[in-house]
Amino acid sequence: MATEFIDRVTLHVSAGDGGNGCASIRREKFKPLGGPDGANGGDGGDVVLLVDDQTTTLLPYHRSPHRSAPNGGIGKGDLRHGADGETLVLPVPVGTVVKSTAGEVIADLVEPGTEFVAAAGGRGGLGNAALASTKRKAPGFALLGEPGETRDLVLELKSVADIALIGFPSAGKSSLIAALSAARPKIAEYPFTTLVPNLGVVEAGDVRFTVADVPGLIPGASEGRGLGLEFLRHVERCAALVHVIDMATWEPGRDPVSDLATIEAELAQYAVDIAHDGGDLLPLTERPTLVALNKIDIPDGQDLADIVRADLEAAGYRVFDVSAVSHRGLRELSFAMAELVAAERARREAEPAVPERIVIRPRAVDDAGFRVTVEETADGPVFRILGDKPERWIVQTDFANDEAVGYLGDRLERLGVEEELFKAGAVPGSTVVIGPGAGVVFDWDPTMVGGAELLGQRGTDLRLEETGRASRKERKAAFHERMDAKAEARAELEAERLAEKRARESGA
Ligand SMILES: Nc1nc2c(ncn2[C@@H]2O[C@H](COP(=O)(O)OP(=O)(O)OP(=O)(O)O)[C@@H](O)[C@H]2O)c(=O)[nH]1
Ligand SMILES: [Mg+2]
Repeated sequence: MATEFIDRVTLHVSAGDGGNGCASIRREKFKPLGGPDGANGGDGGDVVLLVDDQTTTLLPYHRSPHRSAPNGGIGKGDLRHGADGETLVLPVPVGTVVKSTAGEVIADLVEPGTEFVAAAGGRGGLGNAALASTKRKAPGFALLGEPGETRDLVLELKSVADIALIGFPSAGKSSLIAALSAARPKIAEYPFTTLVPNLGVVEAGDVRFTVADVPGLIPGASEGRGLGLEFLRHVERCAALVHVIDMATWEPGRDPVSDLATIEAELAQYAVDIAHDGGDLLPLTERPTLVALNKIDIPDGQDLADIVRADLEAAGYRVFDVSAVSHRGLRELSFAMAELVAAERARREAEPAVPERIVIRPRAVDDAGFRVTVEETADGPVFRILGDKPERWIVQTDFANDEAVGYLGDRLERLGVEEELFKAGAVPGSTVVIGPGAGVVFDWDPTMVGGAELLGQRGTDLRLEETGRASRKERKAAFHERMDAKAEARAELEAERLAEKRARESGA
């Protein structure tokens, strides 16, 4: 029943996390330290919407709106790579529109086979084998896998019909689609019999086309009266409209000409919404339109049709007298509909071929670079680094491993982050944040990135006394050198003091 008709759902998708890379050293019988053999983590699985013409409903996503793809496996020693998480494919009907929860259109899925990456899996982290270089022969660290994307998306189903029948409730729209096609919708004399759109296939001459019968509209539908304009999303893609006008209504204040004007006014209101969606669709009021004066089998009906025809034609409409009951005029009407459909199809074919829709993958602002912005705070300026790469590198870094932090420092420096920070006015000790929001905060130490502290992990002090491009061994040597230098200085001072003392003593 109506409650089972779902044409709008909010879907929560989460892609798989990338597996962590592995830091491992090969062990051989006579070569205990045989070089790094830690493998890469696998990529997390993507969540993909696939346009599928066998799928007709969004109901499964209404029932279970949380969908997630598996994580990538972790890398292991002996170069055993983590397995990639499998892609989770979610079939959606032709005519599904993907929007953000804020209502912004992200993708319009009309072509069967089109794939839309709803959430991208996180990349697996590199193992220490892949991180080894001539400079860093046996890295004692690996990169962490990146988390998969999570997103809330609104899916809306918009039927794809060639022609839509619109009009007041009880005008006979459902009766007409039943008379024209094999569709068998519910027909009754009370208003709002049709609660969900019906589709029917009509053949006229050698043209085959689909017709949509949507719930009736009433004045104020654009403000939500009756069933509102909600179902007009099902006529958005129609090439043409047929106004079905009741020639047998006795309601006060209604006559065919004002009925048509009322419906047009509601459509005009809907046009605003279409424009808001940013689509390239023609407003409904500008589509080719036919008028069907229905129920002329009733004696008064034919008389009324004769009276109003001139006015409607003067307003520019092509008018057809029809009866869904006696089938009078249906042939003429269906051939006129076919003409409009054929014209629209010819127009579309003449247009340069619409390329197969490709995967639309939301990307960070600048894939290659980064930018530095300065934010003034009570504690002085904060230098913020935003960019796909630096933000990703942060996620990949195991801050408990100073070698890994040193590697991060290298990467940032090579990207030119240090230079840009200088240009932006950063001085040693300045607060530097990588990423949006709380991000990852550093006390900046120009020749190296050090003192990293992950916000939100207070209590676990991740401050590092020293990092840099040097390997652990080099840093150890440097440390000893410094210690030796200090010892030397101390010895010198001591010697001076002694000499002074002696001089004083001998002077006294
Ligand atoms: N005499 C006569 N009655 C008709 C004709 N077409 C429809 N009706 C009657 O009008 C009433 C409403 O018909 P529906 O086809 O349900 O009207 P609708 O436009 O789909 O109405 P909603 O779904 O409520 O918007 C029913 O009682 C039909 O039998 C017609 O050509 N002649
Ligand atoms: Mg109906």
